[in-house]
Amino acid sequence: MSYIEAKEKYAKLGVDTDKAIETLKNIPISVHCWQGDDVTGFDNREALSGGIQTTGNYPGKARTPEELMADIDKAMSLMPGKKKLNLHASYAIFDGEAVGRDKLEPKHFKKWVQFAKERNMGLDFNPTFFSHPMVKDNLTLSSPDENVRQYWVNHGKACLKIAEYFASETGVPCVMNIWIPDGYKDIPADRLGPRARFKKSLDEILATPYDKSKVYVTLESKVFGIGLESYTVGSAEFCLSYSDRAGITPLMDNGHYHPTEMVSDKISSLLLFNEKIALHITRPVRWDSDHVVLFDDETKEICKEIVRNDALDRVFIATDYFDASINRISAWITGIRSVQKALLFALLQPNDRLRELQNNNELTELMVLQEELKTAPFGDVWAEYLENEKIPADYLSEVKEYEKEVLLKR
Ligand code: RNT
Ligand code: ZN
Repeated sequence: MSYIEAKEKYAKLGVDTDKAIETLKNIPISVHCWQGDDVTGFDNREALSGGIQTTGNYPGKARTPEELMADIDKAMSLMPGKKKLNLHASYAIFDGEAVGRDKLEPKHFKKWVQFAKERNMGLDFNPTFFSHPMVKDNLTLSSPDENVRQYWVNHGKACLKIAEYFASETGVPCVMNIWIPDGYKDIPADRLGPRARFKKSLDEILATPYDKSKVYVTLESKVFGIGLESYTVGSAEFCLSYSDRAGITPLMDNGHYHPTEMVSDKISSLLLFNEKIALHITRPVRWDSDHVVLFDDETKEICKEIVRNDALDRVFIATDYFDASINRISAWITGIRSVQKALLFALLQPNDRLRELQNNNELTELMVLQEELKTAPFGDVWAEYLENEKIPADYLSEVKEYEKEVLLKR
């Protein structure tokens, strides 16, 4: 089917495909830098800790800032649409003397800012509370060791300054996400203490003055991590309550809930109580495995919730996954394109009509129409979008070529 035919078919369903394509173009996706090097970073190259894990040994992982930047360029050249780059503090680039995470400064990210500016791209940021010798007994901001806790508070404060620098330099607001791995493998005796210390630490970090129109601080909750199965300090209740009280933005990662709990069902509630919300889109397989995002049911449902609730400018959309078992560039492109496909799929729903059917309790008709939409000529509209954006539909051949020429020579 050609785009013209697809357009007519959608028009009969009450959907304007041109408008959908136009909207999709301008939805920014924050692309996580850590897919390129299995979350290693450059500041100390400690083994990955914090209860998260990359598995696989595919050749060609980026080992230096230059390699990672080249890989990001390659990957982004095959992703349509508007992008931001999402960095972790562990990706600091030291020219000369290295400093601790508590002493990081904007200058350690100068090269990233230059990289982003040259590409007309905003930057997002994350303090890195894992893979570091100052993580003591799996605790950071909730540590009972005042020295450790203070170190990480200082890290958080340093990161706020860096986030502000990103926003000022790029002219695009920066989302700074706080996630800590803190927790216990086995049943704790005191659940309140660590949470009270986490709360105090966050208060201390956020006491740093920062420009709220430039930096959006988000807080990411979690249910459990590997080796931290029994207790997670930054649970859903903690993080939602804290965000609400502190006036910061809650972040939901769809790998961070019990397997039958769906983030798609949570979005509407959070939208009712927050001006902005943030998402880490990932693919959990039985646990927070961070598989590559696919064009699957939950990704579609998440994007439908953003689009049909008219919240495209209220939701910070970021990806968060890390697969080391396949070509990392392809993993990047597949995941970002999947989110964009899901957004397009959502933009191609006759949402007013569907809502009306629900409100009229015409549930038979609703089911039939929703099923029909699944086989509507979506692929042709996606192909048209790629063509408009001058991005090849086939990315695998280019990725394979890059693998041969660049990745396999590392
Ligand atoms: C971990 C969280 C967190 C990290 C990244 C690297 O479970 O999802 O967002 O994946 O910050
Ligand atoms: Zn996440």
